Amino acid sequence: MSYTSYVSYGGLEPEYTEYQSSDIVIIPVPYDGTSTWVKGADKGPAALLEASANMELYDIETDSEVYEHGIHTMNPLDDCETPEEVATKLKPIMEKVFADNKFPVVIGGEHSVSIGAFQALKNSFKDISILQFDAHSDMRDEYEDSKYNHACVMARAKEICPCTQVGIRSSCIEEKSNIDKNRIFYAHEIKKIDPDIWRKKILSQLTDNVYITIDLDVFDPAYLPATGTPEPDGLTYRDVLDTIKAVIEHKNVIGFDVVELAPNEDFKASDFLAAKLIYQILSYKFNLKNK
Ligand SMILES: [Mn+2]
Repeated sequence: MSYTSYVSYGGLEPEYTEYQSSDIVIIPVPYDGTSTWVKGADKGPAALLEASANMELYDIETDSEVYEHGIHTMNPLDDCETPEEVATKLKPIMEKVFADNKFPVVIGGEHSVSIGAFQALKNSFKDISILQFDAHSDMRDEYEDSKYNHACVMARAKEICPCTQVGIRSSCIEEKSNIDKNRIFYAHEIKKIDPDIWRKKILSQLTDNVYITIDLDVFDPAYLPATGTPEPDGLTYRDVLDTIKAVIEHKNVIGFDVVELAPNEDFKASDFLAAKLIYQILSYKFNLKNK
């Protein structure tokens, strides 16, 4: 399996995949230029899409079939040499999706692909904040001669709008000065606290409009081993999903990304987790009422 072919998200019938009539747009960005350990995030989108075609399209929890809103899968943005080029090309794509009143889901690719999405928020929304799920704080100002390295993603995000970080358990000491202690929810700390308490605190920090960036290494490697820089002591699938559910119930989530899937062709559970995570978030978004 070379992971070079792309099926539509969910393996949907053509009547549910036209851009014009779809409320949801999947944007595959198979870029992996700056990752530092296990390579393969460029194969993430194809693996995720393939897994998604094997999902049940009925969501039990919300008793819904969100695909009926239409899910268009764009052609992959696969002709970029540098993370700067990814950002330059992704930003106008995201701005158009927002202008067309559709809900974007970017699938990576390494985490640097989120930077173009963040840059599109500025012109498209007032009162926006970013919620990050990640094992790593990604707050280095520069890494390996690039400000767009995947280790610098949240330093770039912070220049655009307020950010809240969840599940973090790996940083370098230089990042400490860039981290806002009140806006970071370390994995080892939240595991000791009643989730209702820390989720309320997260909600109190977020603005009305929220963009979510999900680095899949936020999950414990027991749940999702197929990622470029796995870290022990991560969050469970339910920890992450229930937090996002609370945010969707209380805020206007305007889009999200799922990055850093580095698929292992012999073990597809990680690909499937990523595919299903997207579907469950979409099921919440299009079925739960804002409280
Ligand atoms: Mn990251």
